[in-house]
Amino acid sequence: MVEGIVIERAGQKITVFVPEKNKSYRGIPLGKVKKKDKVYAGDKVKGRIVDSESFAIEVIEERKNLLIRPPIANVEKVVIVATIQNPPFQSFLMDNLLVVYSYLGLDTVIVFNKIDLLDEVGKEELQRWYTIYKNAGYKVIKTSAETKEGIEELRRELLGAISIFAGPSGVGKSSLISKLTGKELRIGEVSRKTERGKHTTREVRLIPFEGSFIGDAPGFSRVEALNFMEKEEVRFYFPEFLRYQCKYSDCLHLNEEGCEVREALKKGEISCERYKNYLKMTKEFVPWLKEVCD
Ligand SMILES: Nc1nc2c(ncn2[C@@H]2O[C@H](COP(=O)(O)OP(=O)(O)OP(=O)(O)O)[C@@H](O)[C@H]2O)c(=O)[nH]1
Ligand SMILES: [Mg+2]
Ligand SMILES: [Zn+2]
Repeated sequence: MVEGIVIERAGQKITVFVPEKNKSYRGIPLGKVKKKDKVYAGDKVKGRIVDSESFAIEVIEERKNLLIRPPIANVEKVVIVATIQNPPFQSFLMDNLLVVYSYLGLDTVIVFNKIDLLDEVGKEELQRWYTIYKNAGYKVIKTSAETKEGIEELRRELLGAISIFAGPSGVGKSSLISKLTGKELRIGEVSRKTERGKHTTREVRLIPFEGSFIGDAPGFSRVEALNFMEKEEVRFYFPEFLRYQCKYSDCLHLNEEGCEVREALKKGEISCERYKNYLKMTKEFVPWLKEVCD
């Protein structure tokens, strides 16, 4: 049997890429596969090349994981793309995405794109957020799909892993993937009026990239950590909180006695922006917030 990977799943249409032939085929799931399992982009499959256009899928290998939005299997890394301006940065969305993907066991990389468009205020904002996420322990890359700044650094980050690009509409996910892979993708405008993208990318597809794959998917504007996990679990996915040992191991870093996270916040070792998003995410409140953070 020949090995392949499903790179596109759109309705009934399945596309299988066969690395051995460096070629894509129309995938036809055989009876036993069809009954047992749905086929997703990212699925590793085995089967036979029937003719120059068709690949009969006989086996779907066990999935390492399956994302729902976008529906892709076996993803290892998520590049979360954001912009500071055009459209404006949404740190709450960013922090929810970081928490959720980390909960799902995926590696995350933050990309601030469109740095060529920033005015003076924007440049300062970028530096501020860059430092916040760096200090929290994330990998952060500044890019421009326009001038290609940072593209090489991003390319190195993607080698050898199935990666997907996530983030709101209009931040330049498809533009970055086009620059990286040389493949033309549908690219949209950011509306002047709403300052939002228009959800130009509609389907999910993986693009072969230096021996691995990059997934382009539609942007999204809402993800909530509490749809994935219990309130008490969110704290495990703020890497900067894990550096501190509170008096009680089940400390939620709210009003507990001996909370070292609160001390770190007071000392400026943990950013107020991140902590405020933690509160918002868990729908909690602390009476001392204004005193410490304003
Ligand atoms: N100046 C500048 N414009 C960019 C950059 N990256 C993307 N754009 C523009 O931003 C707009 C949106 O880009 P897309 O690549 O379609 O954004 P997307 O994130 O794929 O959006 P959806 O598919 O809707 O989720 C297009 O007009 C791009 O040309 C950049 O680095 N600099
Ligand atoms: Mg797109
Ligand atoms: Zn604590």
